[in-house]
Amino acid sequence: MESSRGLGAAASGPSREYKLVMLGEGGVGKSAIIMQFISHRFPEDHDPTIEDAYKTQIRIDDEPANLDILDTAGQAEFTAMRDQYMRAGEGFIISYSITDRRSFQEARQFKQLIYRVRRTTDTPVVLVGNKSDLTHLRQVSVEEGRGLAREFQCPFFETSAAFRYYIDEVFAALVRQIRQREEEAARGGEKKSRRHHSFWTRLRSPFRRKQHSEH
Ligand SMILES: Nc1nc2c(ncn2[C@@H]2O[C@H](COP(=O)(O)OP(=O)(O)OP(=O)(O)O)[C@@H](O)[C@H]2O)c(=O)[nH]1
Ligand SMILES: [Mg+2]
Repeated sequence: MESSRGLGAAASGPSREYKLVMLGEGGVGKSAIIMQFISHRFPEDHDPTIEDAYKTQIRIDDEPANLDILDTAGQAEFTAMRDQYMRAGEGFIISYSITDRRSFQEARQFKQLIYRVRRTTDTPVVLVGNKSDLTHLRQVSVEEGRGLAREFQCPFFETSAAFRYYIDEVFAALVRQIRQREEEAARGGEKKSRRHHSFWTRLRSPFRRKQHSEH
């Protein structure tokens, strides 16, 4: 029998599903990060995403976690679904490229968008500065990244999808954030909102379109 630590396990059985959303400007490496995480492969080419969904099962802190990861479009013309997945997601990775200052500025916009849609500052987020291998092209310092994460009050990692640096850490940190909040809510005796779940049900299809679990 799996540990039933935390509300998540108690509420949804041992294989709790976590709905994660990958956000960030076009070309920062969102798809590459997910592909490295799930299949240990690095796509050399930039194939702009419209919307893709991936599933994988991992263990984090000795508890199983089924991850539903939504890979979103960085490009503005593909953003019609944005409000819906902003509401429905449980945890968000906000990514930028350390080689692209504009993508770093956009990270703040994504945080504000999450706030505008969800009306709470207490949404699980991890900030990611990707392409850390491209040191000669760096435009955003580690300190600036850390500073923004302090502002967001969230974990921060500089990753390289190319070299698979800190990729697992990002997803583990995000799931921990979600679990932490659930444990706090359970301790506080707060009732879980049903609204997000029913909304999610209507939205399930984009997450089901592509299913991978090729560990
Ligand atoms: N050197 C290096 N290149 C990377 C890294 N991550 C991604 N890239 C490259 O950057 C380009 C864009 O990567 P994608 O993963 O397609 O970017 P994306 O954020 O998904 O882009 P959209 O889907 O258009 O929003 C590709 O050519 C990748 O090979 C990295 O960590 N290091
Ligand atoms: Mg992509």
